[in-house]
Amino acid sequence: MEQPSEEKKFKRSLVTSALPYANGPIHIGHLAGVYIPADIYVRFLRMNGEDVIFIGGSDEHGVPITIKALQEGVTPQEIVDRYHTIIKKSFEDFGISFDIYSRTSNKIHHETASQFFRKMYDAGQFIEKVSQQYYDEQTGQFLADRYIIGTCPHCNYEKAYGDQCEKCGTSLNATDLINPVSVLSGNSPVLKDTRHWFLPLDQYEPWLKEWILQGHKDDWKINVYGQCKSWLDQGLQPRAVTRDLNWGVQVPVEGADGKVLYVWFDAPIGYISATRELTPDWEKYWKDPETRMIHFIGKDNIVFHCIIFPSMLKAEGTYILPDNVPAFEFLNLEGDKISTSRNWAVWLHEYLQDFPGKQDVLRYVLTSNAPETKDNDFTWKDFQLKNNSELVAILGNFVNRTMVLTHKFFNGIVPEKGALNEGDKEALNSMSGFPNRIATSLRNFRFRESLAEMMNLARLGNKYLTENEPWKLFPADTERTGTILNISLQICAQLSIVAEPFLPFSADKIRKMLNLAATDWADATRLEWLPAGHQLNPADYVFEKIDDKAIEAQVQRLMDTKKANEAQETPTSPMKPVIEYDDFSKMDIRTGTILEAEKVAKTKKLLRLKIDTGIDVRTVVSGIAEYFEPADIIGKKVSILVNLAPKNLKGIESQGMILMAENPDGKLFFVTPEEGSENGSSIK
Ligand code: B3M
Ligand code: ZN
Repeated sequence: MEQPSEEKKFKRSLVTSALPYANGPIHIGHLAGVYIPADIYVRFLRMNGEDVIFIGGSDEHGVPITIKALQEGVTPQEIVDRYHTIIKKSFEDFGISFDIYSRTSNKIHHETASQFFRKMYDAGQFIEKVSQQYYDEQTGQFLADRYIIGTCPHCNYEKAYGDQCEKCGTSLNATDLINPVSVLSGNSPVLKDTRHWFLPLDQYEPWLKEWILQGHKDDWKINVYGQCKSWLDQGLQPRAVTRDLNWGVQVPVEGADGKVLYVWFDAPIGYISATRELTPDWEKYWKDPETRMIHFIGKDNIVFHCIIFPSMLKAEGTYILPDNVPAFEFLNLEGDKISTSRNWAVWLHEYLQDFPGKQDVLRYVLTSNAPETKDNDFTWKDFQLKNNSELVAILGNFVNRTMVLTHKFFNGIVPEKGALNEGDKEALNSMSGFPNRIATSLRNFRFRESLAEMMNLARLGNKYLTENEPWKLFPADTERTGTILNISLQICAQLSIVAEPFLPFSADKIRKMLNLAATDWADATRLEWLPAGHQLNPADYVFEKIDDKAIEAQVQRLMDTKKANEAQETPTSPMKPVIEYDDFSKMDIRTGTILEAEKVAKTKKLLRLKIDTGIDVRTVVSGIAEYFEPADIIGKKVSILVNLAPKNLKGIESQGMILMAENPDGKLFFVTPEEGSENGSSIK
């Protein structure tokens, strides 16, 4: 990836970022691995006056959505409406500057995806095949993708999905799973015939090999190229692009009722639909070979964007292919994998509640720690450190000192530059090198490096100011003071330009203080931004320190989450086979009160209880003696199964059974009805 793509002379860029599933809010992992780098890149291109559009949207189809709806007992539509709104707002709040943020439940998307499929179908580009798929007999449903879980044959993870193991990342077929279980009923599914359409990826293999392995060996990232190569080396198989589900884009074929497009078939087409929604001139972005298409994604989406979607585009025949797919690795949180289900995440909307106005701090930390070439870790301590010792102590401090001194000595008017000494010339010379270095890193998707260079420019300014100590020269040497502040102000101005892609809110704030309108990258190599006599606005702080208390609160929250998760992870016994209501209704369970309790002689476990059941007073022998002192439980309200056949225990006839809750560790608790329920009330 050393070859700068600008040499290829494209006319325009189409930048897409993965469409997040609208089944939950957005966390720092999403931001770090996809949206921040994409946004930095796009802002940079725009500042260069290039024709670029930035496409985003919510992925609102597929099993991730329907499962979430099932868990919450609401419709899939309610789920996607709720999360699309939250996600869209988070992106706006963090300055992710999409030209459009759309959604795949839109009509235009259904039409676009449907037409795309139909064109391929009519051209005979699918294989129609009846195959066996898992089916849940109890609910009468086929079990697509995440509706089925089981043990991964590669890493033995017990909760692998029917399409992928999230532990080892392997892409699976449901029939690969060991001990498959239906998520709907907990039952083992059966195999049943069903008809589907398959994309014959094997037929695209020779072309893909040439396009990727030969064509993109040097300009795609090593991790992306490597994953593609390993897929291609293993050999590609036909892949089903339809599913038995009722949520998604209907398969536009006669007799395909109850079948929808596989979410990974329709979602990437969402990039096309969103562009159509954005502009009537959409075809120039998708069909002109002089457009350069870039997909920003996480590493788990590589196969879909580098192999499957390009094969679809190639098959359709009228579209361009991606020029680059700068996929990122994963971001961990405090040493653990980010997980929505375990709530191990920093959610963007929550971050903003705790750190209002500090979007740029998170943008900065996530970029400087971006999982560009390997998985990386976010820690709150590091967040604090980067804020306090880089943003505040270097960038903020330099801008603030320069502004305050200019106001103090020159009433906020840019002073004249006098004769330059060697140090001044060196500072100006070194300043002039930054914009091009940053640009080269950005064009090659090296975001960490480009951010570090931006901070080095602030370091240069800070060092220049500190070494020249203008505050000691005024008023004795006004001219020299003026020269130093003039140069410092030019560095501030350049900073406000080159920081814009990374820290848009702060860069804007600095430009406002400087009373500077320019935002063109082309200007960035100038050495004279602010002419002598230019009036500045009042000085203000750009960043503020974050104290230990704020950080401890975040760490504490994560520790609480960890504890709650550990408690949950103690194994509970698995669910018993499903029963009918009739089985349940045969049981007569009542509320009662323990009137007497005593140990049964010569036993360790048994207590003889006398219980008022509301119907009668009866004797029950219960195996709870190890957990309760008889004296402590007299008067206790309990639940009792009264129609259990009597049983003789150690010579005593036990007439029923009291219900107890048992913790995973074996500890027992009474199932006590709420205050106010009378003895003899039936429990249903
Ligand atoms: N929604 C998967 C994901 O969020 C999927 C991306 C679609 S991009 C076209 O990782
Ligand atoms: Zn696995």
